[in-house]
Amino acid sequence: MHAWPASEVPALPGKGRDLQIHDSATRGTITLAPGPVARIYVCGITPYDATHIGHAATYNAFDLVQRVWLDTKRQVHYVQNVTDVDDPLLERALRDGQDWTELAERETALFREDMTALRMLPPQHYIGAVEAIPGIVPLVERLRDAGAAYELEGDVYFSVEADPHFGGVSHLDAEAMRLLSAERGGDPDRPGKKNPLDPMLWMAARPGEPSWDGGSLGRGRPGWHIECVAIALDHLGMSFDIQGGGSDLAFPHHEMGASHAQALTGEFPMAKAYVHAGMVALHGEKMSKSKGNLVFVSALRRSGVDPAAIRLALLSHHYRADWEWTDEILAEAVARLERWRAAVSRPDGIPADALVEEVREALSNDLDAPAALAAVDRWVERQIATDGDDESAPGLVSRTVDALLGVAL
Ligand code: 5CA
Ligand code: ZN
Repeated sequence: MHAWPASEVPALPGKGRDLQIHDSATRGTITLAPGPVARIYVCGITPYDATHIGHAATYNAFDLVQRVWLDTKRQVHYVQNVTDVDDPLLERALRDGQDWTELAERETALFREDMTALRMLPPQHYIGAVEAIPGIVPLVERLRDAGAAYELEGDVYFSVEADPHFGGVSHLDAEAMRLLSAERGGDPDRPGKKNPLDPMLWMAARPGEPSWDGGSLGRGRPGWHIECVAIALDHLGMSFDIQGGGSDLAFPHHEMGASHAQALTGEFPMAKAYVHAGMVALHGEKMSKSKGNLVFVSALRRSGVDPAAIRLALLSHHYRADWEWTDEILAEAVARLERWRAAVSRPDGIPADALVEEVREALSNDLDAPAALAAVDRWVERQIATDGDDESAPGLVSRTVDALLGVAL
């Protein structure tokens, strides 16, 4: 699949700091020091009801990761998937009497437009589940042949017992896992499973549903977790730097993915850091497609909101916090954008070299975007109150805000 156009990232003087980031697997903050090429996999959308503010907030976090790495003069190898066939997508298409491929294509196109408007850097490899099927089938066959998977009425399940590290990403107890499994695509109550938590790797063809040739697995379609493992291993290999997504992906999705990869390669975990963004709520409840309490990026754009203001609203919350979207948050972001633009549109100003370092420090410290905004706010206040004579300062501030925060002033 094609991704979306990249906005240019200005180079800043000097060099940024290595990223310290909270890792769910080790439950602590770790310093990532990738080689010349940093590798990141971010779980993409299931293309219906895209792009809501919760999605945008999560992708904003991982966009910041890349901007920090680029500022350390590294290249970034970024891979993202699109879950363009899965139960919830098919259910939505059926509910609305639409063709599921048209629904997926339309929503993916909208997502690309929203990502472009928000200046999110595109992945180098943007891969749909459907196009990944030829790579998924041999992995499932290998898992089955190694005894890490078993068949149940034509479907193939992964055996969580095959992974001695199982639980090492989310650190949940068995009861919590069972509840979340039922909530998030699993089928813990299906009779005949070895362990209620075992996730499906390959679902045999169902009447009226799309299916593909699965070689020795028979016709069917892939499970959700193996999709991301196959795409990540194909394009990044093992031990890449970050696997990212919202906190609702820690279990079962990232846990199961790490287990699949462990059973395939003997290594654990697949990513050096498992990074999870907090959940955005609306009216007191997590913004979610199933509840329908959604604010769409495209709707805000259509109503005339500057995408840079949406981005500033996202940045005003720490990525790990759970927070609630409100009109006030957007209004504050609009006002902040105006103040910042007024400050950098002056022909000269007060020196900004220290500001560049403050923004770098804030972001390298577990992506502390609110601290970065506060640093820019302080410069803006002084700039408006004082008559400076540094001609390069307004340009340097614009480039810093663009390069590190993805906001075009
Ligand atoms: N296709 C899978 C990942 S492989 C999926 O979870 N798709 S999704 O469309 O449901 O979500 C896309 C991303 O947005 C995920 O990282 C998810 O954790 C995140 N997300 C979904 N809802 C919210 C929310 N309310 N707040 C923050 N992030 C969210
Ligand atoms: Zn995923």
